[in-house]
Amino acid sequence: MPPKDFRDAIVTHLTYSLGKDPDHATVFDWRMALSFAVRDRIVDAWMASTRRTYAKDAKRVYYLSMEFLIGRLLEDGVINLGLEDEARRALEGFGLNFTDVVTDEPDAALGNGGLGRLAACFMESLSSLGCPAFGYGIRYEHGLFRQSFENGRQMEAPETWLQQPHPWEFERPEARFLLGFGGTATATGWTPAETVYAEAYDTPIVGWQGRWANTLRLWSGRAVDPFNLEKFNAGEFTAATEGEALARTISRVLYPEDSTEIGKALRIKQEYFFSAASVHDILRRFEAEHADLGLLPSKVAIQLNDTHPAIAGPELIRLLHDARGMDFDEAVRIAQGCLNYTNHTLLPEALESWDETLFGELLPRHLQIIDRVDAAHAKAHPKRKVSARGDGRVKMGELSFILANRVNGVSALHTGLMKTTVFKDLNSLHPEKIINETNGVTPRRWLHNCNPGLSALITDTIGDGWIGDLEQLEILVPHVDDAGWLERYAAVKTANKAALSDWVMDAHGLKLDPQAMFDVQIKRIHEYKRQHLNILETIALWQEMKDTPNADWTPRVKLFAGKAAPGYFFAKEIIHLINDAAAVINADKTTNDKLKVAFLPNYNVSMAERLIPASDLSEQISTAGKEASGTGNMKFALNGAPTVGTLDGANVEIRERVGAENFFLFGMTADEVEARRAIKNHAAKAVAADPRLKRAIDAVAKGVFSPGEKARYKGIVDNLTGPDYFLVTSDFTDYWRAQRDADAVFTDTAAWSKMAAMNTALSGWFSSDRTIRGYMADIWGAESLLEKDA
Ligand code: 26V
Repeated sequence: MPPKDFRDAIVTHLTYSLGKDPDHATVFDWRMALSFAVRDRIVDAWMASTRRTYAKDAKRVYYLSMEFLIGRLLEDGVINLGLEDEARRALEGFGLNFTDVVTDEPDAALGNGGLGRLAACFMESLSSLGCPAFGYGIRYEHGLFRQSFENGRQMEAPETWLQQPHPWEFERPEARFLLGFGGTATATGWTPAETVYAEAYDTPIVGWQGRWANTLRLWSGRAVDPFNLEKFNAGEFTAATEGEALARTISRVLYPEDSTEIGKALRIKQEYFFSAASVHDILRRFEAEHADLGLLPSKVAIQLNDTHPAIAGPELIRLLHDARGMDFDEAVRIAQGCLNYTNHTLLPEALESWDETLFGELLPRHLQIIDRVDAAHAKAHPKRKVSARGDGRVKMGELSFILANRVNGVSALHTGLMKTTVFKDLNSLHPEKIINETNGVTPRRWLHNCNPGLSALITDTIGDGWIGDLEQLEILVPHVDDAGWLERYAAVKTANKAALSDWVMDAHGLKLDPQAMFDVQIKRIHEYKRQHLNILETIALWQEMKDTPNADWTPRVKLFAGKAAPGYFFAKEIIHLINDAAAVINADKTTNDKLKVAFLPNYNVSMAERLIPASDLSEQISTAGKEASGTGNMKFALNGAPTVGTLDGANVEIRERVGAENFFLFGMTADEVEARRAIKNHAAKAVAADPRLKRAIDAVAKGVFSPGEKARYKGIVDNLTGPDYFLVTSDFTDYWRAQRDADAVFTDTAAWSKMAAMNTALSGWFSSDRTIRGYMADIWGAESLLEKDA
């Protein structure tokens, strides 16, 4: 496209879509104008994709997810369409800086963490691969809360991404479905007591090079009777709009819990709301083109992202049986032909189950259907009793498993553990159902866009084919032995670290030394992820630096970021401890030039894009067997930050690919963890065996970091020296050893750069393109509709 055309498009939108004169436009106005100009191009690709899917009568993939952690869309759109140079030049012509404009966009934080971000990466890869697909979710008015610290404690405030107009979505008032709750069920139907509309908002998601675009369809709650004139005329102004307020409550806010199952009525309503609306929409689209419902499994693949959309199964059966008169067993078979389920956690406290009374009150007909499905399953497999019902609860994992054609885990280790733990019995009945699809991340956002310096070096070295085919990074391997090339690689990291240091100074007033090792742990705060192991090691390191300040220490910057669920007390205490320890350590003149600690507030996707390219060391230190996969671990490896980590989740596969010599392994294996936990007083023994660990814990216990309130961390100390379920103390000694190994390599700049570059060169397999190809072939039976010659 000639540059002038794109420039004109921006000005046209500024003038006619925003009603602004270029002389008086704000950064916001320019950002909206640029977004609309980019969106126009995306829409062209989008319509072409839709037409092609219809013309080919292709099988469509439906990805149902309670969360899509998208972040910003503008820069992604610009770069995927190849419009970056034009956009930069156009904005510069108006005296604006491209980065200022694209970073004006608020993050769409419609997710908690890994599960939601995976869904967003998958949407991008589905489009990049030309797989006809829809994402279905909820258009939360408020995404994940905004985090701040007050005296080191986490504070939560509502997030307001929709306060400004959102340029990427199209409201579809014509795409609405009436959904029911409560009421009474009979053997053939359901009379709900309450109804609400689900209304669609569509966002086009464009793939690499703009060759394909799919739809992310998010549902919003609307009242059936939004305005009561009678009440209004009687002067009851608030009551007059009560119906609308209530209906909107359903899509008002994302639940911030990702650690414990919450069992709230509104949560189950949200789950039914978006799952049912999506199933209605899927059937409507199918029936517009096909008369024979028996064809459904050959035209429709539905992926349940965890159990949150599990109710889509019973809803599909209800629509086929109750509403369309299909035989019940046939309806179940059809549903099983379409549905698949991904499990993302083995933590028992995060596995969803619903109280049957609450469930039956809200979805009485669905409860009957589940019982009938369950009874049929029990009858077919009389030897082993596995049920989606029991102890007065509806178990969503079992339900999803029984109604799925394929069930998958998200890393090799996790999938293996699924077979031997949560789904042991079901797996023995259906040994072919469980398969593995190791997670991946989109290389466009997580390398090409967030790390332009490294992207340019790679492209300069091997051409740009890697952006759409990440395993080409392997071609870099021989260059790693070229000292000149390696220096260029290291220079990119140094520049990224300098840029991050400037930002940390500007935004948080903390001075970092870009020469120091940037050691980074960014993720949700959870006991199993063991941020407290990291801070204990930091404290021990500080103590030792104080002992011998003139020894040859490798300078470190310890960076933390992440949110704790508002109700997760222990996780909030960990945040508080890190902040308290940071205050004391950063104020210590004797160690100041060697050790700095910072907890950056309000972690989100955009912050990850800033931090990861500037990281030297990636902290992936969960208790083995607990992290299903991790995806941050892949982003760090790609961007040249070797891992210090346990044999957990996808760490195992990362180490296999980048090589054991390029990975700082420590800690017990999943099997060893189980054995260790069975030993009486394991924590007391571990503490007694390591004076360094004992001294660090003692400092916390004595109030070194909380002088005003010496017993502040009694909870953490008692846990660590008592039950220590996550084996922080047992893994400490080996973690310390691995950290010192990292120190030693870091002092040899060439050796470290080589290790970092090998991580980049050998982690191409962790592209979500590879993951999605796996789902397409092994689970969905879906095909790419990209024109091969393009
Ligand atoms: C859990 C729950 C529990 C019930 C209440 C609502 C709720 C909402 C979210 C979650 C999230 C837990 C599952 C999750 O995020 N798992 C993560 O999935 C990533 C993608 O597969 C994976 O990389 C992480 O290891 C895994 O922890």
